[in-house]
Amino acid sequence: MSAPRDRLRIAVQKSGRLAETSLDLLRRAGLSFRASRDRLFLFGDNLPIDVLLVRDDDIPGLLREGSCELGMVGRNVLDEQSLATPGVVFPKVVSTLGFGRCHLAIAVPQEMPWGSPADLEGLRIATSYPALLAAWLAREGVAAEVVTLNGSVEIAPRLGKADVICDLVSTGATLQANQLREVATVLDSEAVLARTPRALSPLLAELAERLQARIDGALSGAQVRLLMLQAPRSALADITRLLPSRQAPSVMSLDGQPDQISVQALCHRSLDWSHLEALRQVGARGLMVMAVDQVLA
Ligand code: PRT
Ligand code: ZN
Repeated sequence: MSAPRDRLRIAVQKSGRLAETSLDLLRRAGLSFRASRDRLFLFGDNLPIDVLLVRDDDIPGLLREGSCELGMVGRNVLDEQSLATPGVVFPKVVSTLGFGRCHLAIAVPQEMPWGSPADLEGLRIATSYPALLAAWLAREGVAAEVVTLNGSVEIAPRLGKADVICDLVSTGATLQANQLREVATVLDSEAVLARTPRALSPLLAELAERLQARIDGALSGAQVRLLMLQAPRSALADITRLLPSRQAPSVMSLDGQPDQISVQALCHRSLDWSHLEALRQVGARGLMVMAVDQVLA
């Protein structure tokens, strides 16, 4: 048996739609890396955390077998593999990451009439997600033939390989270019942070929790802004009512002016000019809004 590892491993996509944003998020979580010569590994410089660069389809398996502790992968890939191998304990989603958004959709030729999923009865549906599609068809009570393809699903109807398709859609441009129209959603997806189902050593568990908290902090930083202002103390109730914030603001008296206050509040990122104008109307002045990089709750 090999010695237990003392460095945490996180798997991310090597190249593709999730690759850049995944690494960027790890950098925002405070990690810095050095690339290995074979470009399969990034060695963590400042924490004992290394990055494994792999195909996205390999990430659920690596987590399951414990070759890495954390991974960033599309929910579509994770759910497909979990459904395809029932009875196996699968990685747990610990955070949703807000990028790689897309949905798995049924799309039919433009001219095909559509009323409900029952219209798929007896048809051939091409997809790279046979388990997700089969589960959806079963939920809808529809018997259809699932044709599994590894790529170029959108051209299957034109090639006569299938009648309709079930594929990932983000902008819809691919469907349009292939004279297909979307009629039903099978799954909404985005990139998620998943964790191995295996028990971790205290050291790796502590590192995993630390990295999860930092990733959550980097993500929530993007969701908030820091607002600072000054005002007469008498305006505090009006100001608090107007803030797009769920937390009570921090309030300090101005030096030598007990009837004047300085207010700091973490606000939702929807904070905009109209909020600032409304705050000024009730007496606030010197309003400043700042971006927030990191939040540790
Ligand atoms: O090489 P590797 O196996 O790692 O990569 P891959 O080719 O399998 O995956 P990649 O990089 O294409 O996608 C990785 C993940 O990105 C997917 O598993 C999804 O979670 C997510 N994602 C988000 C998408 C899309 N949006 C997307 N639009 N994955 C694929 N597409 C494809 C879709 O299949 C279709 O062909 O883009 C086309 C449709 O895009 P629109 O914009 O024309 O609608
Ligand atoms: Zn893939």
